[in-house]
Amino acid sequence: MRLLAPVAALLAVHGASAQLHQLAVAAGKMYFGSATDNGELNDAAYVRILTDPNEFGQTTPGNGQKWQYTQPSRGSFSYSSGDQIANFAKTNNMILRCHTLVWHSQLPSWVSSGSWTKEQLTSIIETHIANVAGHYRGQCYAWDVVNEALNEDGTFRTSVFYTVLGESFIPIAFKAAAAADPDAKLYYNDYNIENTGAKQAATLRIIGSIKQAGGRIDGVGMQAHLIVGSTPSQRNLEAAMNSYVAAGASEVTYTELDIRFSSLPPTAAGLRTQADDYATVTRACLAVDACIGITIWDFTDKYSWIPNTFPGQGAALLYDENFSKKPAWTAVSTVLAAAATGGPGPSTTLTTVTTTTTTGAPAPTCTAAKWGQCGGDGWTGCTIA
Ligand code: 9MR
Repeated sequence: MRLLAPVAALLAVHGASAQLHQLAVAAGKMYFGSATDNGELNDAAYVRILTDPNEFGQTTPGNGQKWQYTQPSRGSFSYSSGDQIANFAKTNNMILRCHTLVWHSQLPSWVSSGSWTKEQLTSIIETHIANVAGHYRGQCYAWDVVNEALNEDGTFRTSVFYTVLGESFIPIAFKAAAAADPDAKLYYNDYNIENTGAKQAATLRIIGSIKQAGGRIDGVGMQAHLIVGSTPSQRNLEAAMNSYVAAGASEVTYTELDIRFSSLPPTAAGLRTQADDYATVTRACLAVDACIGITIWDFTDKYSWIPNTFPGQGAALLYDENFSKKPAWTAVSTVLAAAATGGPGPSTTLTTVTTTTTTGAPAPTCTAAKWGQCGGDGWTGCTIA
């Protein structure tokens, strides 16, 4: 762990400009972090911010540990992309969340297009996890063992894993991960499970089925790819987290937080709403002891995944494309600072609260341009890959 300057002293000098990880730790959380990716590590201005020990204390590889990169062809393992981020985390004393072992997306076609028996696919999952989680053994604070297994209505997503093995692929994966890296916290990770509803209820059933099968699950990762103005209420965010804890998860965390604009450029009022939405998520995490921290899915709009997947949308992160801090950064740091210094409690409103809770719209019968994922709470576009 890093030695952080005493926060009270820092706040006295800098007011709300004390930094995110430092404030999160002072507020009792484990980290405030940012995902990163290999290409971005060549950008010196970017790296300067990401490696500021007071700003970010945790990172997650955005791509490099996925099946597509780690076992692109059967029996041929490659760790160069993942290792670059793992080594970066080690060099900079950052907690590493590892992402991800079993996911329907970025899955090489030798897996997704094979016609497997149950025994064959079980062995493929076990071999993949033994190798990849074994390679990173001791380096990962946590693994996202299974990612995005659920549809919006709480049924299981169609994938080679579900088609061949039914829901048993989930306990199979968790048992393999526990064997490969006994000290890593094992997470189920998904989007649109930040709010209460069908998908959150299905996540509770996943926790139960892993435990019933004699497996270990430690945490639920809520990706939190949200939309400005449609962020769930603090009450609902807390209710979802508390439900996971009640079902037996010992910790929860926001793993991929970003809050995007549906149309660009953002207005000044829009940036204030985005700031309120980020403040709401931060307060929710502060209010739930089991919420160990927050990871944003990269920190600058320069490297956000969103414009590539949702053309015309974006500006979802805390820093703009030129590395200037946005109002949302100030909102998060102010909420954390209040908690760190015993100031106004987590339910205090920072600015005008403009969050709304949306009800799930029926799934459209169309095909998403890319990836078929992460529409966000309130998204009414395509979700089918
Ligand atoms: O950030 C990742 C982006 O670079 C990739 O193109 C994309 C492919 O699916 O995956 C992104 O990360 C995803 C994460 O692994 C799982 N949750 C949704 C994220 C955004 O798509």
